[in-house]
Amino acid sequence: MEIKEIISGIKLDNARALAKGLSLIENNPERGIELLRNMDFSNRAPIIGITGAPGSGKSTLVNALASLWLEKGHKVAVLAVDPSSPFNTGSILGDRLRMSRLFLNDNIFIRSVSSRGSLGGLSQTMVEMADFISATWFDYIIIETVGVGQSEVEIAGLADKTVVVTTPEGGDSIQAMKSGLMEIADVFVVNKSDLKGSEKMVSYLNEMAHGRFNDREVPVIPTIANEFDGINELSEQIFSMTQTVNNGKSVILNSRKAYEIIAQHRMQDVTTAKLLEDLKAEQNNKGFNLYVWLEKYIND
Ligand SMILES: Nc1nc2c(ncn2[C@@H]2O[C@H](COP(=O)(O)OP(=O)(O)OP(=O)(O)O)[C@@H](O)[C@H]2O)c(=O)[nH]1
Ligand SMILES: [Mg+2]
Repeated sequence: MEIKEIISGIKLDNARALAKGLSLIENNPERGIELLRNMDFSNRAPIIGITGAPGSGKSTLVNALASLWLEKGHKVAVLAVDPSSPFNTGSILGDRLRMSRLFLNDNIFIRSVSSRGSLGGLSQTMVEMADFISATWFDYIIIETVGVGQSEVEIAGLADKTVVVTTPEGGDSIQAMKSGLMEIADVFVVNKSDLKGSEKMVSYLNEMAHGRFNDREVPVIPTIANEFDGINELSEQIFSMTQTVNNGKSVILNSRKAYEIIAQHRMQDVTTAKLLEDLKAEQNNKGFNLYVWLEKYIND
C-alpha cells in the first residue's frame, strides 16, 4: 500500500490503512517519517499515559477506562508497551486475555509494542506510532508502560497527560521514589483501594502534591479497578484535563522528538536548546506538522 493510499484510507477510517501505516513506521523508519509528514495533525487525539509499578493494576485500569469510554461512544486505541525485561512476559499474556473482550469492537484498537532497542524504555518507533494514531479517527489513545527506571519520565514526554498508578502497598517505595514522579503526574491513582492503607496513601500523595515543589493541582483518585470503583471519577478527570490539549502541548517533548529524528540523520549543529527555541516560535502555527518542520535541520 502506498503512502497516498494509507492517507486516503485513514480519511475513510479504514482499519487496514491504520495497520499498514503502523507496520510502515515499525519496519521502515524513513518511509514512516514520510507518512507522518503527510498526516494532518490539526485535530489530534490526546495521548494518555498510564504508568506505575509492575502489578499495580495498570492493565485492569486501562481495561475499565476503555470499556467505559466505548460505552460513551468514544473510539479508543491502546498501546501496551511490552517491556523486554523477562519478569513481565507472563503478565502481558494475562493482559491480552483480560482485554480480549474489547478486541471484538471496531471502535477499539489494541496493540502490544516491544520496547526493544530503546535506550530508556520507550522507543522512537513507539512515539511515532502514537503520533500516527493520534492523527486518525480515534478519540483517545492510552499508553500503558511499566514504571521502571527511565520509562515514567519518557511516558510523560510522549503523553499529553500522565496518570501515575500507585497502590497502598507501595507506601514505602513511593517515599523512596525520585521526585521525578511528582513532576510527571497529572493525576495520581491509588489503585487497590480495597486494601489496607489506602486512605493513608491518598493523604500522603495529597500532601506531596501540594508540597512546595509543585504548584499544580494534581488530583489523587482512589480506585478498585477490578470492581470498576472510581473509574468514573478518573474518566471525568481525564476528560476535563484533555479539553485543552492542542497541537503539540509540550515544546520540550517536541524538541526531544525532533532531536531524536534529526539524530538518526546526519547532524548539523543542532541542539535540543536550539530546537526548543525554534519550536516555541513556531509550533502553535496553524497546521504545524513536526515532521515537516524538522526537515530543514536535516542535511542529506
Ligand atoms: N485487590 C485488588 N486487586 C487488583 C485491583 N486492580 C487490579 N488488581 C489485580 O492486580 C493484579 C495485577 O493487575 P494488572 O492490571 O495486570 O497490573 P499491571 O500494573 O498492568 O501489571 P504489569 O503490566 O505486569 O506491570 C491482577 O491480579 C489484578 O486482578 C484492585 O483494585 N484491587
Ligand atoms: Mg499490565
